[in-house]
Amino acid sequence: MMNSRLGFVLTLLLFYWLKNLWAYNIDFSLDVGNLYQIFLTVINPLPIALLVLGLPLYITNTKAFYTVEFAVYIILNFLLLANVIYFSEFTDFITVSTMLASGSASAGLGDSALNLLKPGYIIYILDFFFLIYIFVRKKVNTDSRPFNKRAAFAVTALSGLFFSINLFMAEVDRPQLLTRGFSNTYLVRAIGLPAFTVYSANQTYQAQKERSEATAEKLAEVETYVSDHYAKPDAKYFGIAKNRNVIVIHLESFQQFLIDYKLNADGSEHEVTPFINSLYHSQSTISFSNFFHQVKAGKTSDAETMMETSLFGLNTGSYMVNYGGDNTAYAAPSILAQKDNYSSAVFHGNVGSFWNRNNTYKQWGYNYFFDSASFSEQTKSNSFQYGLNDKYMFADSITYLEQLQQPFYAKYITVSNHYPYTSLSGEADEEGFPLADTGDETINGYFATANYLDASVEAFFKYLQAAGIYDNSIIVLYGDHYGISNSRNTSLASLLGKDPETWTEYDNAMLQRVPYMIHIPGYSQGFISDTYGGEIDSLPTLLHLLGIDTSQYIQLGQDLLSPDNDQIVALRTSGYYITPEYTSYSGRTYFTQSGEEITNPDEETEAKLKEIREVASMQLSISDAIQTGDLLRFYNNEDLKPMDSSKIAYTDQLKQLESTAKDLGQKSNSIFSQNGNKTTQDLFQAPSYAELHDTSPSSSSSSSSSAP
Ligand code: GP9
Ligand code: MN
Repeated sequence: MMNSRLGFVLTLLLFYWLKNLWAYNIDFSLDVGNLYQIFLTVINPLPIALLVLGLPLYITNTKAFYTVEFAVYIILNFLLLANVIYFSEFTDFITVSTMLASGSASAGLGDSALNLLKPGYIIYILDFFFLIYIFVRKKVNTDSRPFNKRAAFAVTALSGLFFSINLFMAEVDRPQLLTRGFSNTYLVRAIGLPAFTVYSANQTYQAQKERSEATAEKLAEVETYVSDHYAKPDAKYFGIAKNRNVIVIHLESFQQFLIDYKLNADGSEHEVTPFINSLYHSQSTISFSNFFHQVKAGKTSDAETMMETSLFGLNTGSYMVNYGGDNTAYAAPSILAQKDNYSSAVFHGNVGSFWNRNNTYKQWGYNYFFDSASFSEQTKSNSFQYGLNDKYMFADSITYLEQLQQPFYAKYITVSNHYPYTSLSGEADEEGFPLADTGDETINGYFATANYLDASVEAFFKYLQAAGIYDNSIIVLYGDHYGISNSRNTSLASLLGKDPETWTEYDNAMLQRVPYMIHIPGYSQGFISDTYGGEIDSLPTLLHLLGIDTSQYIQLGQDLLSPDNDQIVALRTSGYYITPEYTSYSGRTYFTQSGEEITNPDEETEAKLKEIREVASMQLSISDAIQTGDLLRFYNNEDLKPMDSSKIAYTDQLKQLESTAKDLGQKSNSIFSQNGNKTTQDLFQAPSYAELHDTSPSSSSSSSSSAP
């Protein structure tokens, strides 16, 4: 077979395919969930490989054909092996932007990439020995007959067809896969390594193009906008939490309607989130009742971007995925490190590459990022597709949290309350909270997982108190975005005491509220503010409470506690906004207070609406200009420097923490050091719902059932 040109091409394709399958199963972890995805991984290395290996078939000259064919094969294999090595270190695939930024990538790889080689990798070059052998020993003949051009074209066309089928199947498995691009793992799982590399080359090309067209003058325009838009802090709140630890708890998919909600089920009422409710009403909490999420396709990543950089997510795709790893940024961790010497860390039970967090967090100045690799091994009973369940994540985080030098800025991204709201199905003792009884299973499970999240947060608070962290900290809690999508809201309506028949876009808009609370232990003048705002406003609000002047920073939100706040909430879809007076959503306009639709506005109303629309769309387009042009690279501030992300590596993190403490000696003020170099791990206790409510007969006797 190898004596013909086509046979040779197909043999190389076969070798390459087998090695891909090997890599998928042995060296990568693709998180394959079902048979359909397995099938996708089996076929996806083929189309692009056939395409590129088939291209030399157009070449007439024998020597040229074999040389080019080999070259293509070497490149394909080099890419595969490089990804295998990279994956073993970073649990991620190599994007083209990483290749281009080889300096920082190799810095991340440590002194020598050679150390990363493992004997098992020999499998990836075995075929080369074989090929060299058969050609040198003339076991096969080179085929001097040029391949028929039409037949060559047929090969190209066939690979194109295969690729289209692959893409279509991938899209069925994960709608909007390419536009959202949420995880490199998902992409490779769906379209294979070669296609992923082409995809990422295109992303990088687009980003670079816009970046190279942007100039420093553009930033000057932005600066004018920002200073006109600046809302100065209210002296009453400025600095009331100065120098305290900041603990941010990202409440996954948590909507405002859950606050104080009681689910009617099994013949009685069940308060869904009693602990978070108590925080909401606490005298030590500044809470907001009209705080809206402003995310689009980047969902969680959009929320994180807004909360920590006070810039929006993108109109299409995710900022963190497309720009997060490259753009100059001035995010909360970096500002706090420079102004008040904070250390910083993120805790999250999913793999670090999801939403490109592993790269973005470096640009944001996070010293540490503890992802699933830092925590207990995931099993069927303690995790689900988005990672380790929250109680385990909180429990496992303590080993690292207690090592952070204070003051610290620590962010916890919870995950159990994520669609499809079945994360607890493996955990029998958590099934105590009843399911709702609507025709929609997603809605039915939402309350039980929210209850679990509530209990996880409560357990964590109890730990903070027991470990002596609480009094010197402030805790910020926010819901990242809706948990129940608009298409399901009519099924939710009856649980909210509404009639699904009369459900409107106004009702959808109002459900985009999420909690935002700043809990300040010891503070006794807490209240619930009804100021209208959104995620974009969080960073300046927080920084002012911490006593940091933001007047010179490029932040697009406004302090929610400032009397100068405009209260115009721009949603990411153009033309969508919410103010205390008007709501514009899905092409319709309403009075926010009454919900009455405005179909024929008079001239005066028309003018007001137009003005609001302009303010909202200006805020979005300024954000787009900053992000797509990477304008913050031109920003100049004596007191605030861009991050040098090459100094940050998320490897051997416990060692890094311990050696910092050692260097500081007596001066180390981590919880661990303050506790006489003893761990506080055992102070974390997370009883299950069943144990708390004594709903299972074994609950009081078995302490082993408590998670974790
Ligand atoms: C995954 C998690 C989910 O790591 O943050 O993101 P989402 O699907 O909500 O955008
Ligand atoms: Mn989310």
